[in-house]
Amino acid sequence: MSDPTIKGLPPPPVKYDGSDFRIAIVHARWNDAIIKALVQGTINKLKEQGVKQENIVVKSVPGSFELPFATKQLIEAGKVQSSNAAPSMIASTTNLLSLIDNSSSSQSTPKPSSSGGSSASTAPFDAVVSIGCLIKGSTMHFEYICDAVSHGLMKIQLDTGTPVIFGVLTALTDDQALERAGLGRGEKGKGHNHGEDWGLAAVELAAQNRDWV
Ligand code: DLZ
Repeated sequence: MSDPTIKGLPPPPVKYDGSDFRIAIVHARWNDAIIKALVQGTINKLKEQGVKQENIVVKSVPGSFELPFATKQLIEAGKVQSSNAAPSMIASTTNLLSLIDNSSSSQSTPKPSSSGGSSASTAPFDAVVSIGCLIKGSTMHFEYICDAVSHGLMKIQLDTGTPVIFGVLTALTDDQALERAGLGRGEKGKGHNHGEDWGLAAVELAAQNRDWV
């Protein structure tokens, strides 16, 4: 039987259409099997709501501590990419733009092209899903990183106006994390993949962020 304490997202009040959205996923690589399941769950729900494969940009960073920096850089790079910046401006932002090269992605999607060969959007990102998995150890490391990452991601969405979905599991045990990635073992069943909730939340926030009133 599934653990009744593992809750999922109830359905939204209306069905949102994600076909016009460009969404970024940035994920940590620590706790790899869990991360892969969460990223896949997120992508599945994004696609289910109409987000096109070519408009889902996936980037990885080493650990969760790197998520706020990468999330901020991706948002800024997406804005720069979409603007008709002067050549000197483009030169000075090469470092930012290199972040949206999908070639190193674990879920690589076609790279946006200016030659007309790809239909991938170059619009600013409508939302970013930041995915990590922190599992408590025997030191204070867990507490410091959980605190820094949650505050960092909240600050970024408030500062940039781009929704950031908090896709970070903060688990006390391996089993807690596995259950929340839908990979649980033992009596409690497989649990629920929270990545699916994050995909739904990204499209909901992206839609609302275009039209609040
Ligand atoms: C160092 C570390 C440890 C011990 N545990 C985790 C973890 O459970 N989940 C995670 O995403 N990252 C972990 N890290 C790596 C840090 O997030 C970070 O990558 C390093 O401290 C380098 O900045």
